[in-house]
Amino acid sequence: MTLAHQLAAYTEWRSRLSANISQFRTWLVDNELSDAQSDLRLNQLLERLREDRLNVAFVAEFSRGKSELINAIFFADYGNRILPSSAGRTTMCPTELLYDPDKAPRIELLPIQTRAANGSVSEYKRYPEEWLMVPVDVDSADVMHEALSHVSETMRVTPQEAERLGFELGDGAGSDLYRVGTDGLVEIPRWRHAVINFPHPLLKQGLVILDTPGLNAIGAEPELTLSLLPNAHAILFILAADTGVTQSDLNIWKEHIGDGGSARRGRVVVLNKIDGQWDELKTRTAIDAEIARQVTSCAAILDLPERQVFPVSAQKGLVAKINGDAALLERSRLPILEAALSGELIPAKQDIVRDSTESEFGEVSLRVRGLLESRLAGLREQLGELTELRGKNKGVVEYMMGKVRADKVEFETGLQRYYAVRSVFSTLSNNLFGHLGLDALRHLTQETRSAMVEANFSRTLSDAMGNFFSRSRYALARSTGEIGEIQNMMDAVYKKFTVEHGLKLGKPAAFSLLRYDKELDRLEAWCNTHLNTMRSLLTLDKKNLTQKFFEEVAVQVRRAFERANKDAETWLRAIMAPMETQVREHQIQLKRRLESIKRIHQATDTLEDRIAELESVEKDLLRQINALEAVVGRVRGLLLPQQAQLQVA
Ligand SMILES: Nc1nc2c(ncn2[C@@H]2O[C@H](COP(=O)(O)OP(=O)(O)OP(=O)(O)O)[C@@H](O)[C@H]2O)c(=O)[nH]1
Ligand SMILES: [Mg+2]
Repeated sequence: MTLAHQLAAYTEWRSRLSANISQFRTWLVDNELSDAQSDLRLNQLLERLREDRLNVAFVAEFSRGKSELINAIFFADYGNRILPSSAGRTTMCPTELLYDPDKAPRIELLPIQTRAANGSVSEYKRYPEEWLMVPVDVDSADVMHEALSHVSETMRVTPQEAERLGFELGDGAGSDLYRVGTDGLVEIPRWRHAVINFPHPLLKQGLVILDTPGLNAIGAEPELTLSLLPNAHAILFILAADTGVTQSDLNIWKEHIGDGGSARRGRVVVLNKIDGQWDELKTRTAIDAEIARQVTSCAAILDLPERQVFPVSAQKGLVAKINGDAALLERSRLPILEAALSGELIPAKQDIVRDSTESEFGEVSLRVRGLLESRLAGLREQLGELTELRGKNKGVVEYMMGKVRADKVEFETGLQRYYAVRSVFSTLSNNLFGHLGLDALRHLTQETRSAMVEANFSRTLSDAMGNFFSRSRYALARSTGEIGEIQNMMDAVYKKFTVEHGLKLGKPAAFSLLRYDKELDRLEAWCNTHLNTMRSLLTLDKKNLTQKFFEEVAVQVRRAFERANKDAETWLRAIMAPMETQVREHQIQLKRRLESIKRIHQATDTLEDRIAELESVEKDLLRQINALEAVVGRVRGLLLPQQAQLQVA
């Protein structure tokens, strides 16, 4: 199956899932089973499914053919090169290709000067006025190509300006990227980041392609390392057959892709430019053997199984697609890479979506189920009581009435405990948000920032950074303590209400901040590696660079805390809501039981009518439970691994 087919099948699966979840939501509303909380969660779930994106990043040293490969895999239909690809450094800034239907097709370019300020690229994305917007005509390949050539633009600035913008200048020896020319100026990229918004069929389905410039540019933009690459669902690492694995290829591999071990899914290595081996004086077999040898050697150096290295010719693949030359296309081996890519990419992405949908949807549906079941249980109890009253005299009816009244009084005493729990619960929740709060983190960030500005030695810089992490971690640890306390309390309360009043509560949902601890580990490990490489005495630009890195790290930590806060809020609601629903439900049932018996007490002849009435309510309830099973079953069916196998309609 080609990438396009598989993506189409995935999109189809996703929209079926959305449709079924929507149906479930409508069903809840129609049956008056919906509450603000469930509705909110289902809405968020649907929103996420709608916005769901698939990120593929292309990473390599410059001139390995990243842009050419993107052209060949995704844009051959245009009949020409869309992304600029040429010898030497071509793509000068990270370039995202995506489609957002709310915006006109255009190229958005963030000036490199923004690097002098502390804001990260994603922060700048919130301020469109900072970007240069170039509208594009998507119907003309020439116009597109012309517009996209902006990503190759450079400019010449003074060395001071270059350093201020965070470019490390070389001394002219070796292969330093940024060097002072004879005119006393340094050539640097004109743009910091480019976003290309255009309605390609694959991009419309949520695919986001990230084209990156070579090594030094990756290193200089911490956001790439810390967030864009780790969040990509697939990374294609490209080598060129004519250069083999060079030291700088290896550095990129180790620093940005190879980490995390082979457990990481969606890592694909491409050995490009195999057409360089197509020597007319050699037999096909000899050429293939030569290519196979190169694959073996690349795999060995990168410490990967050979099947993860794909030899291709991007350029011949592009030409073959444009000219409709099937033989050449096969020889370019591009189709094999495409098949592997779709095989890796989409199932990995689907797993993530499936897991998160399952847990969200599961909780809401279980809660509704619990509600219906407790209604049914209450109803059956009432029916039982009334059936027993058949043929009994007024005295017995009075006795029954007394019994229900006693139940009601007992429950109301229980309610006092429930109110007490609610007040403790809100105190504990406040404590939790006190530790996890963003205000404290903002304060800590500011403190660290000023400590770094005043720092004169690497040592002081590392200490400031270390302190930042240990205090963030401490905040998480304190929060975990509060979570444990809330959990214990709710555990006890759930049990009490289940045993004493027959509420159907199950077990309170569990919650842990472990993933945020892990996120801090990851960021700190990255910081340490980075600081170690700058161990030597501080020069001004190194200090500036370190501060910039810190700003990005601080943004990432803040984001982790924001997510932790959101998760905690959701959890607190999820743990309290079933209690609230069931308590309310139980109160209503007790009232109904009492009223029912009261009426019978007043006129015993209504007993049979009342029983008949309740039996019909029972039937309705059973029908509702069946209907719920059906709606939930459809969503569950889509979430089963074997059912979720993608099939093209
Ligand atoms: N022979 C051959 N040349 C290729 C192939 N793929 C790319 N090239 C050439 O290699 C050069 C670099 O290609 P680009 O696509 O610009 O490489 P890149 O990795 O995007 O490079 P930067 O944007 O500078 O980071 C261009 O001249 C391409 O024509 C291929 O499969 N075979
Ligand atoms: Mg390029």
